[in-house]
Amino acid sequence: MKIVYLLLFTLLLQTVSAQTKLTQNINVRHTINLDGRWHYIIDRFETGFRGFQGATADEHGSLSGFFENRQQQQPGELVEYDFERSPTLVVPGDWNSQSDELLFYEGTIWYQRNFYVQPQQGKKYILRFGAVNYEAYVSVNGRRAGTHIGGFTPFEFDVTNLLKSGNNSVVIKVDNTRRKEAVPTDNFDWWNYGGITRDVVLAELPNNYIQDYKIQLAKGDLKTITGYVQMSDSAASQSIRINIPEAGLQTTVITDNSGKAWIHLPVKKLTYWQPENPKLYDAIIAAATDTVTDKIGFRTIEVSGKDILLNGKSIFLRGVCIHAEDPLIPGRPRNTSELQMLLHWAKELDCNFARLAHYPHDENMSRIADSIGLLLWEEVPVYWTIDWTNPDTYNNAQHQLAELITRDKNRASVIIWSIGNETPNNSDREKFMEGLADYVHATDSTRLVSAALLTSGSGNNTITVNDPLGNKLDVASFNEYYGWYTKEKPWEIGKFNFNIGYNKPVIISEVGAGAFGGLHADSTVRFSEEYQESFYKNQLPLISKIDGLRGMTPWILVDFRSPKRLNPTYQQYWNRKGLISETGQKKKAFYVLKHFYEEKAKQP
Ligand code: GCB
Repeated sequence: MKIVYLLLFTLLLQTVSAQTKLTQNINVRHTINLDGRWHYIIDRFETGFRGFQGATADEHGSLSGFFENRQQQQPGELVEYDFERSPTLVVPGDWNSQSDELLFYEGTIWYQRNFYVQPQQGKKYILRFGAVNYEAYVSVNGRRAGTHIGGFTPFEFDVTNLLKSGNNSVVIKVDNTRRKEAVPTDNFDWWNYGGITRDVVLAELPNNYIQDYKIQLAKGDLKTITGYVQMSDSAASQSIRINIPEAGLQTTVITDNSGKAWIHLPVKKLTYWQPENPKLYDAIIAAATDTVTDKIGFRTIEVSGKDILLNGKSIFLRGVCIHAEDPLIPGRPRNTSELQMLLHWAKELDCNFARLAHYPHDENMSRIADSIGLLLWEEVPVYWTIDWTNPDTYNNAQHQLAELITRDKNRASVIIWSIGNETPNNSDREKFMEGLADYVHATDSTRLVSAALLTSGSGNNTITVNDPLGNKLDVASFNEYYGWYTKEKPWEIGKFNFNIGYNKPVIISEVGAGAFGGLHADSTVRFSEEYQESFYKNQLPLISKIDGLRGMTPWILVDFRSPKRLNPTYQQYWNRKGLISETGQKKKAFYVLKHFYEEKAKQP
């Protein structure tokens, strides 16, 4: 019996790791961009979903239903769908913000587009989606390419054997139905934007290509760069050259019999990456058949007692939470300028840090953060009450973490992996979350692990945090809304003190209050800008009392849409806790926090 379990477990691990095979830095390769207008069909009743489950993944079986891009062949033939005469949606982009009838839509939408390619002999073709929310079933020329679960991480399929010379068709069934056992589960405080929300590319690669690499300073060691290069071909004794010309560093590494070569590169002199000077170096990785260049920053991040050390020096994280939403559309950001707008707003607040809540954001966020000097907290959507005892749910959560870490592990800006948000403390959840914490620690020792915890009460005017999960984390982070969700009003919260049960640095991962941008009134009036301003004026001295406070990310930079915010006067399906309104106007509280951060930045 035990052996059967072991076998099943090994099989499961293999499937999970097979799926996390992502080509590192694919966007700098020779790619055909498949963004643009895709035809779509709304299919609430799953009418077109046939053939996928029966077709094996390896054989790329032929599919029926809407996976075939069928046209009427003879007069009189009955074909009840037609992609080429169907309307179009812009990719990348959520569907909700592109048509009134799709604003609240949850279910299946089929996407299709043609593309032209002339596949070359001896090349590999990888079809890659930046993110599709939530479930994706992909076919190329009516044959199975693969499936993916999880709305915020990239995935790719080797489609070399599916392409033909000339016109090709790709069809993807996208389903954003909320489900109890999913990650996130069926209840969350943001818009369930569906669709192909990030870029789609077809990459042409050499047959044996540089599939993955990690090049970072070793944990707590400013003098050694470590990491690895993984070739797509698992042959041993392949020689790979790593060159960082500006730092005068180079080495040659040799693959083992899994096609992987380990890097250990002593450093003499480097300009370390930091928010005030986000120095990036060109790193060139060259194998016999393939070369890739990346821009990489070098920094260490560690905790020491209750302190956080960046490059060995104490740092206070002046942050803010950000949702992946451009309020001006409104909807998911569709290009890098929109991402830049969000991060530059954070810079304007005088932030050196941002929490990308509550799920992986576009990979260009960490690229931009690398280049403008912002540290990042990245997170997976293990949010509120997940189906803790369901092994598929656990694997799904761990898999999303694996994809995120695989994607962003070379970004100096990313210093914290967050394994979840406000997960209520009980033993099933503890097992689940401890599993994730152990997984991240084992996968990436060069960053910190955290989660946004809940407080456990405020008896005797003492806000207590004693969640056992805190013991597993490198940084004790928690959310608190005293003065908003409590009977105490902002001007009454000065009476509180904190009791935080860990000898660790503390980050307040959320604190905030709502304001309807442009509503001015007395500071006792809920949803006025003055109420929010008073909330911040009272919160900042309160949380400054925390021994070991090493950072904060107030909730939230910009108003965002949420189907749970139903007040018809002030909310109208918007969560109004933004420091910036949905029209891009800065509210009064923005300046309170900005002033606080400017003063903080002056302190050593
Ligand atoms: C929280 C959640 C966040 C919500 C926020 C709120 O604690 O973590 O997702 O949007 O509170 O506005 O209530």
